[in-house]
Amino acid sequence: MSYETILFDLTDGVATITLNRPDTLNAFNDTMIRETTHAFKQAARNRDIRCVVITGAGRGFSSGQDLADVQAREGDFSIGDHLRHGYHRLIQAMVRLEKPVIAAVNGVAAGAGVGVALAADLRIASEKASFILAFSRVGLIPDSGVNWFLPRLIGYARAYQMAITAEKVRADQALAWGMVNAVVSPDAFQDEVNAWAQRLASGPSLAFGLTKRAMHRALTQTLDDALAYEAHLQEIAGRSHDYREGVQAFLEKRPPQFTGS
Ligand code: T3D
Repeated sequence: MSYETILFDLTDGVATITLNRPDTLNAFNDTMIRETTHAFKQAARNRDIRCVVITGAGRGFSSGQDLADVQAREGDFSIGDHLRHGYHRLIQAMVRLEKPVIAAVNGVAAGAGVGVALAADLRIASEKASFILAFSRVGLIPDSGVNWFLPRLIGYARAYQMAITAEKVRADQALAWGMVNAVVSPDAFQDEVNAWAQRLASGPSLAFGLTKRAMHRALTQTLDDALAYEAHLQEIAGRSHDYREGVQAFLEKRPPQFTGS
């Protein structure tokens, strides 16, 4: 499938989705929301893909909703429907994908662009990256899952502060707050992202996917329910090739050859 607004590359088990509207700092128009969602759904179907990286072309990660498109809307436009039929499907496709997703945040992320970065499992930020909850600058509340993800990651007070001030949070601050996993110099950024992605793509992918499911489920579960669900999922992981291989490799004092099955 060829896309108009994103680039899609698959190399050595790593799918890279590049948001590709650099003139707008990769603002989301309807096509880009739809195509990015499609790419994540393809990643779920394709067994050759064991890790997904999402990044931005040019100097931005994503500036969020395309405001020129907003200006061009006609009639009684429902933002609620736009979210339900657009961004929600994208965020859900990312979270439901049982493979690790890395947001390689190369530059500024604003508005829904922050939501997309937060829906990834790991965030690796360039020193040039920044995060702006720009929603309140245009009189909106955070959306695209930001209200769910951000207080869980950095706590309510910091998340609310980001929402109401709409001030830029730089990469080093984001790291100190626990919003990103690593900050890397621009020169080393691509190599570092590739190293993380390759490591994940050659890991026990089934276990990585089940871990994602278990942790997301646990966020809204009681301890008893979480323990029960862990046992259920460990039953699955425990019957995998990768578990047998991992144990055998340990006993033979050699690196494991995981296949993701
Ligand atoms: O209605 C709904 O559907 C609800 C959904 C809402 C979700 C949301 O995401 S709401 C929030 C929308 N996003 C914003 O409000 C951010 C707008 N952008 C900015 O505030 C700034 O561009 C940045 C802080 C992100 C970066 O600033 P800076 O100075 O580095 O770059 P710039 O010069 O402002 O932008 C560069 C170009 O990108 C510029 O175009 P030009 O002048 O070179 O032709 C600018 O107009 C364009 N651009 C940046 N952001 C957007 C955009 N064009 C369309 N939509 C954008 N969001």
